[in-house]
Amino acid sequence: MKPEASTLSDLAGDLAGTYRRTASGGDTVDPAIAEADLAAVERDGYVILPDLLTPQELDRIRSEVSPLLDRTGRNGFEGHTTQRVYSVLNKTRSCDRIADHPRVLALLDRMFLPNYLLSMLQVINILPGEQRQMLHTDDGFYPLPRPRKALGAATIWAIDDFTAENGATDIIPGSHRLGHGTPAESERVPVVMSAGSCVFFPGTLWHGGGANRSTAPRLAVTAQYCEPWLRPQEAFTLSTTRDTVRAVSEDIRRMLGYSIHPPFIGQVDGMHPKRLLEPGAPPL
Ligand SMILES: O=C(O)CCC(=O)C(=O)O
Repeated sequence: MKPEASTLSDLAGDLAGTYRRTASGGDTVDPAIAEADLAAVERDGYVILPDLLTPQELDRIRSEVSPLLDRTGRNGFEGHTTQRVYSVLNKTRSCDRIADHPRVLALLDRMFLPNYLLSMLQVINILPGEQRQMLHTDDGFYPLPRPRKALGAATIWAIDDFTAENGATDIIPGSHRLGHGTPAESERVPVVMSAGSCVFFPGTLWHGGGANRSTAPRLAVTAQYCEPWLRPQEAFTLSTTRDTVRAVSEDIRRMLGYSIHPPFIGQVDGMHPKRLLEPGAPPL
């Protein structure tokens, strides 16, 4: 007979029951490539992953996202001359590859505990005339002092070419290691990259959207991720319809919260959340 658990670690996996860990798309990436990406992130605070999306994927994103760009930001952070789309997974399938790109998952698999979560998926369209965004970090809202390990990570994907004129994201290289204080504005470096590329950085890196001094919009999609024991920015388990959850990949489903951080975090009525997808489960 199995002995009674005497620590929480002994319980790890119990609630996962029939739905234990699912394979990550990151496993398909050559480990040498993933290790080189990780070394760059640790050294510089970011890595540019070039040309990961095909022209067809970019065209589909542009055509499906454009009709959703119907409002500008409500404050200086969102940007009064910037359009944003939230709850993207409920509105289009065209950005799924951005959320679950294997090259990104291979990095996340190495940086965070299993069953890390999607924290945000958002379209950001910086219009001509927008000023540069305030410098910030993407895990700065978790009240734990720095310097420390990142609690999450972000990707920003260029759907249009990113240039120094059109609002390419500005980063502060090396700023993931900083303790107190905000870096100087003069340290901003624009991430110039071709459409279909992304910049990956830990939640500790200082960055901000660039000023758009060009005559055309700059379209981007950002996906952010966090440790499985943290509260994601977007409450995906509340906002994502059951139909959407069924339509996405297993990687995305797991990152939406259809997974358990052992032994208990993420449970529904004492059970694994994937039970909600079984025949006969109550509708959302
Ligand atoms: O759009 C960008 O380039 C960066 C935006 C950003 O960092 C944010 O809104 O959190």
